[in-house]
Amino acid sequence: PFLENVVTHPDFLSGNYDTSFIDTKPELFIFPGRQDRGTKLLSYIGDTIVNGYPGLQKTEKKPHFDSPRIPRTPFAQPYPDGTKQILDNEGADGLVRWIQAQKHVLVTDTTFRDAHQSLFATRVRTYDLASIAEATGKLGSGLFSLEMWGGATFDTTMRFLQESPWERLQILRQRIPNVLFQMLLRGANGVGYTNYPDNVIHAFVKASAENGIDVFRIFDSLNWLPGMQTAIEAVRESGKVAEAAICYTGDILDPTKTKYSLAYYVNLAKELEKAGAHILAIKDMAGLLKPYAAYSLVSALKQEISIPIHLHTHDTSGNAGAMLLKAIEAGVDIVDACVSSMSGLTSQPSLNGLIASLAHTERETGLSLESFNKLSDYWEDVRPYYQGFESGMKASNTEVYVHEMPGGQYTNLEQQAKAVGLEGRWDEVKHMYAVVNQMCGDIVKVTPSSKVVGDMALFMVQNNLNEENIWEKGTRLDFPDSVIQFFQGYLGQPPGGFPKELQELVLKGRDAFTARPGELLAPIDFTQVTAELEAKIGREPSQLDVLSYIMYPQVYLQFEQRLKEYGELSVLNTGTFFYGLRPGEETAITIERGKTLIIKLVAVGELHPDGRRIIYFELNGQPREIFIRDQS
Ligand code: 3PY
Ligand code: ZN
Repeated sequence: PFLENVVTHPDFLSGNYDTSFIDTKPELFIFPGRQDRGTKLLSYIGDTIVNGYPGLQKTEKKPHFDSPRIPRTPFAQPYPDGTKQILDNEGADGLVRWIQAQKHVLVTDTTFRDAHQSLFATRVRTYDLASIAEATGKLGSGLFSLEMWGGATFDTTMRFLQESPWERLQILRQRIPNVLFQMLLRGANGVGYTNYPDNVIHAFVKASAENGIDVFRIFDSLNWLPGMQTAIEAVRESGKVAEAAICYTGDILDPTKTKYSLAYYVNLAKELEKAGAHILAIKDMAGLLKPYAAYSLVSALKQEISIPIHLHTHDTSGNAGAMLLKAIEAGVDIVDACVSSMSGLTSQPSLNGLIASLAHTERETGLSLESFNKLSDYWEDVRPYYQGFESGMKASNTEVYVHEMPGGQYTNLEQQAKAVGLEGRWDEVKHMYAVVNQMCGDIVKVTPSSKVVGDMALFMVQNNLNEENIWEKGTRLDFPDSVIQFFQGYLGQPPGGFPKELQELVLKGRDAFTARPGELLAPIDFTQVTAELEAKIGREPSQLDVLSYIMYPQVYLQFEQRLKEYGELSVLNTGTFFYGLRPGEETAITIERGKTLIIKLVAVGELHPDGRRIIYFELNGQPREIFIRDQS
């Protein structure tokens, strides 16, 4: 929802105006850039009250939220030293030696990234992360790492939350100086959905490292080694930790599923070790790794490679807790989990549960259950803000072994399906997802290859296509861009290659290639892109702005435009950001240190014949009226 001004007015756009236009519509000539911060915030809040937040069901009345319980930690006391100090003092190799000397299992807490990516489409705001950051650093100082950046967060912070991903990283780094920060990097796809030139990957990794990332989990969405090599190199150059992943799909214990066998994974792991990985990740993005398969896989890898092993999973089936125990018995070094109130279902298994189940054993975590219960209480209180983004899934479900959809994609694809009018057809979409996977030759499904499968599944359901009629009907249809690019080779090469017939049907004569896309893409000329961006946004961009723009040009420009219009929205509390204010409700907003605005909603005016409403506020005790177009 944009604030209206003259250049967006329908009469102006259609040329249907004369000189009286200025006199009759003076408010259209108030430009965002000239507004003060208070007015900009009122515009945003007013718009949210009238039109709701995109993607959230508009409620008649703002729901009531309790203030989240922030654990009382001894704030005056310093942060206990943690793994961050080990890396900073001893380097990546020193950290690896330290990991190998540990008896107990080490734990990564994914609450700040994958847990909310998987439960509510990556919508957690920096505001809610920053509020619990200090307590997390102090109560969780014994963690191996916090996964808190990368994956879908880069896109969603700008696209939906109107905040800067880089600022999030900087704020959290400042408040958590003692635990390693970990991000998910999609190999040559960076934090985007398609391959970038090598020099972009190098620049992105360098900037991420400089701004606070320590451990980079690098994967390729087709398990294609060349797609990971540049990123591994870049991370090693930055002095940080390169954790390279094998993405797990299929079932190594099922004799009918031969494409992704134990030997396949062991071989890939060896290649990654040779390519320079400090740590090997087993990335079980959909939660397909079953307990006894985990035991076999980890045991075999422990025999065959000498770098530490870090296991990541999702609890969609309900089997993840059992799976972690079997992997721990087999000697896995590090596992991913998240605080219990954010765990389970498509998210990670419960960290609190893990602490309890290993207590008084040789491999106990060394973490305090009491501390993590406090952190979990906080998230329990925060979760209701985001309820509108949760999936309808109420319990674990073993259908994931059939559709194989990554936990991080589940809520996103469900939202996407609704957005294209497939509400009520979610079961069909999930079924089609499995069908499309087989049509594509049974591929690894993780961002962005999972997006290709998801886009294609939506496209098939929308167009009433199926495995049989696609060969005839498909000749007259343009397939989604992501599907075309996939079959051209822009995401790299899947094991066993592409199915030729489908490739031809999709490409319709377009070129396909097997080279590494990064070799074909011309390096980005940063000076030129910086100038281009400066011309577009009317100010000198920082290097980080330029990187955001390269990753997501349209999303970044929209972010910048809305920043001009509304100012910094990250200062709003989450209830106000998503739902505005209730009549009579007052909120205090700290816009900078020592500067607070008190905003009160007095009343929402009647709908005017011109489609607008006046919203009556008080700003620091002074009455203020804001015009908002009612889109309903
Ligand atoms: C991502 O790439 O965002 C993922 O979480 C993949 O599992
Ligand atoms: Zn995941």
